[in-house]
Amino acid sequence: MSENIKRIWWKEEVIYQIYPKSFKDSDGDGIGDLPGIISKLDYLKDLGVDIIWLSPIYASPNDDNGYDISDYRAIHPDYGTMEDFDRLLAGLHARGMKLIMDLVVNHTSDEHEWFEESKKSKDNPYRDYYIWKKGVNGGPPNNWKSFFGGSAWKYDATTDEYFLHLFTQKQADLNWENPAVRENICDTLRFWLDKGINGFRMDVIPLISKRLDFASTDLEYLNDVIAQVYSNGPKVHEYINEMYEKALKDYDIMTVGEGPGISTDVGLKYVGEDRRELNMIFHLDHMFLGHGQKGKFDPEEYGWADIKRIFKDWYEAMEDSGWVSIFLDNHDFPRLVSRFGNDKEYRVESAKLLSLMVFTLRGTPCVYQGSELGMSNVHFDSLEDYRDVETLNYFNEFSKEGMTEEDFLPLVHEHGRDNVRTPMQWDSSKNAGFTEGTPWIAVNPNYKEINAEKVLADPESIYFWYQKIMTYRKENKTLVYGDWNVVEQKSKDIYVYERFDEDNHFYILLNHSNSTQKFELDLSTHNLELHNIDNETLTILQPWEARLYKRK
Ligand code: TEU
Repeated sequence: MSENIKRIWWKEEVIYQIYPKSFKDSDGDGIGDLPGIISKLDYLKDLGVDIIWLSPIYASPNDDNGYDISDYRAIHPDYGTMEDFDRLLAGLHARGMKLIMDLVVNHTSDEHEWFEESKKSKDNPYRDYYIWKKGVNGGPPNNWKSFFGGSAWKYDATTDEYFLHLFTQKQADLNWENPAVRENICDTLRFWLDKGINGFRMDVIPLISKRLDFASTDLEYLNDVIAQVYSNGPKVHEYINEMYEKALKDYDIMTVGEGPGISTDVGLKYVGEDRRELNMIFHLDHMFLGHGQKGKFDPEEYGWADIKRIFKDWYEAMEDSGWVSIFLDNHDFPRLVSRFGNDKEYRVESAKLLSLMVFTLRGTPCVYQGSELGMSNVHFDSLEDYRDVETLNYFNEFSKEGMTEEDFLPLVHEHGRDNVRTPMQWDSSKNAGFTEGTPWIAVNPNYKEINAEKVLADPESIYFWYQKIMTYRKENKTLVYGDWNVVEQKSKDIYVYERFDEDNHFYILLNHSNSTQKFELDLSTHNLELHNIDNETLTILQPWEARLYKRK
């Protein structure tokens, strides 16, 4: 019951993810930077978000836009200097806001000095910082595939061995079996925590413990390989607990683990209050929906029944001891209004409906930059306009099997990560006010219709809806800690649930379809408090109509 749940700031506050490369450019090089973010702190404060999750800003060759780190303690010059970082952190703290950094420690860049040393020779002191294996029958050590297509092993002639890279060939997996690796990572945690940051988002943390037999797998679906071969390895909890005991526990911070492969049956092992590991999880079950045998560009059908099942399963799995973040997009997935809503006839209504869901399910809400504007997917006409290494790697793989660019582009339009990496749309000026220069990736052509300047001038905009429901959630802690229960309905196109504790009771009604839907619910004891469409009838929901009622 909700009265057993421990009350703490990182359950009540709202996370806002900034993808720094695309947020705001201050010096005209076409790349977002820290001074650019600093110039928008009042915008973020006014929106009402609390905790900024900053995607990586460390030194990196940017093979995977910073998720390939070459120096954990240096700021990439494209983003600015350590002094700029200190100004950003001070600016957030001065506004009562917080900053969590993106910790990417499953792998480093192959340009990290550790790897530069490791590849020199088999007896180099850094050799065992990474995972090197001899080939088999003239090929890789096993049949493991990268998340981004192709083999997960790269041959290095210098020492006639292969190294493991579960992501790109320039992202070499660290060997967490090595105590020196773990000690270096704990020192890195302390370096940033001593600067005053408020926590970490831990990139692919379930992957850090490898199954040491490195056996080939006969699993066919990438999602199954991620969950059963790459994730939740034999020492993953030992390693996360070591980070907790040697660094994290000494600070009043929050940690959120990005959890590819974390299923409901193991979730509590990562975030149970007695586990001394992480505070919460970004589970990816709903985000990996539709990823077919070869991953996201090999799509399969799914629907709202799957989404609702997953949210119910995770609510039950967390009980009163665990915690999750609730999100519907981030820098790896399409824009939420395009994927789960209707970004054509009902873009505003569906964006508001989806955000009400994010803010009223039980968990810490996480908003991705631009969702508050209703930014939608982009449809570039040529692969030359795309930048994401995952997209380009998969096209390279699929084109070997005969797929053409013409066949692949629609898959990118629907599933590609660049959908959420086009520049933040600030206004209707050139490049949407993102840069005075040439942006590293083109702006979505719809920026004249969808931008911050426009929504700030419209009291009925998505921005002010976000502002309103964030305030409402903070004023009604039952929406944070209260129990949750689905209220079954005949129509499968509506999602009705309640949130309640000994003090309050709420109904949330969501019509996630393009047609009107009847519902059965006695609302005589409740007041309508929030609604995205003005025409309340007590039996019908309009397309993409969302309502929240509170008991009188
Ligand atoms: O993402 C891990 C992950 O699961 C991604 O591979 C993502 O879900 C994928 O695009 C789904 O097909 C983390 C980061 O969020 C991502 O940006 C990095 O590319 C990746 O790890 C490697 O660091």
